[in-house]
Amino acid sequence: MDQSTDRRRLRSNAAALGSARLFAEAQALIPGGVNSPVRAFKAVGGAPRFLARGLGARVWDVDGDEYLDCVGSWGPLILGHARPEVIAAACEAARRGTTFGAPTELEVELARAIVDAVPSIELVRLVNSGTEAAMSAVRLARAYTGRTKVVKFEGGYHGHSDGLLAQAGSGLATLSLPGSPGVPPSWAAETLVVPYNDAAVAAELMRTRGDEIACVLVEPVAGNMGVVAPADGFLETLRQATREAGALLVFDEVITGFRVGYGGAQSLYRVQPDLTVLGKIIGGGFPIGAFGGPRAIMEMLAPVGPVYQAGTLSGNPVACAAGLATLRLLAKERPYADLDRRGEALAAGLRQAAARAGLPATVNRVGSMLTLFFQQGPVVDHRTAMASDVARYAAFFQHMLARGIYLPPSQFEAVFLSAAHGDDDVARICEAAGHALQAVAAG
Ligand code: KE4
Repeated sequence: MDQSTDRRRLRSNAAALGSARLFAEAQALIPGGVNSPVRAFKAVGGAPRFLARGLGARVWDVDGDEYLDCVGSWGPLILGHARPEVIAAACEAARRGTTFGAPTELEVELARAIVDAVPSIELVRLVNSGTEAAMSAVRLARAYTGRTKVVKFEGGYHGHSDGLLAQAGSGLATLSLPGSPGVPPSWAAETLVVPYNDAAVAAELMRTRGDEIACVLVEPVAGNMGVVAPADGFLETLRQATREAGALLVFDEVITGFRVGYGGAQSLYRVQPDLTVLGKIIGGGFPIGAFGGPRAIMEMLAPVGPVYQAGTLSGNPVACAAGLATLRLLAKERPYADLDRRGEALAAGLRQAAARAGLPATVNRVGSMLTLFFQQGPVVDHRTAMASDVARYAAFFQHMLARGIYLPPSQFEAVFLSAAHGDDDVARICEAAGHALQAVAAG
């Protein structure tokens, strides 16, 4: 056993005590003890670590155990935890009042930064979560086109609004089924689900049923089945097929917006959607979402147009201050080349470690978001992603946690590196993975 685990393993038991105690208390007060299901560690086992503090690339749990953070709150923290300039901006805004329910200058400045950065956005509406942004974008697309059907992709996640919690039915693009109890079948039936990266199926659907379809909603880089990059031509095909059918193309860039480049995936892949959904990074760690597009579409929204959408805390000045500080730092520092280089170093290190351990593994990566799938691969869509060995992932997760590396507690999520992760941090993650994968292989 490498020395790094002795102390931690002892501490990790101790650490579990603190987290386990809190988890027990939490479960008596909050469903499943968490406010979002993936945090409960159900896919990897054990009690979730209750985190107490974060700084840069690191987090500490309630017992003071330190971890290199590879989750980054599921994407928002591209600059790392508690970046001083972001904290200062949020504190300064909060000292002037946390919310007014009235327009403020900060939301104008954040809107300007988004419009300047994202090519397809002329007007943007700020909301409070990615779920709210995606839900609202779909309502707007339905109003603009006068159609009701929405196309989404297997393995795509766009928040938990009823209509978007739909899963593929028996056949491709046939009657979708509710993705959760509580979603009326009639609502799920308005959503057509097709395989990600299958341009032919999507194009055929648009040819045959395009006149029913309000929009095609897609993660331009999938992050919710694990990371899956768009196949060559996939996004271009969706763009052409939606245009020909008179349907809107909606890019869900909640993860990829300002993550895979300052202009998001639409700039990286040079495909312009009609509407863009944003979240995470644009709030700098505070609750936020946004959706935007051409004036002709966006001005259908109240109070200009008839499409109703609203929110008490939409455009919240503290969230806008943190988001604006984040975007301004990204614009000034342009960390993307470093993020890409370190992302590739991590991917290569994980591939080498898996090969040394004799474990079938494939790593998908776009910039600083990546997933190690426990299977030979390739992983190109939901069906192939689901063939991964989730038990091995769970074992890998626990071995890495014991070595002070905090990975996403699910095979089907993304590792996120931040600008605060240095070369030495990447090397440490790779070194820990070498030991962890040997331990997984040894069973
Ligand atoms: P929120 O409502 O969680 O802010 O955003 C929903 C959403 C929309 N679109 C995409 C592409 C997303 O990835 C998300 C949320 N992402 C998940 C993690 N994959 C959030 C983590 C969680 O649910 O706790």
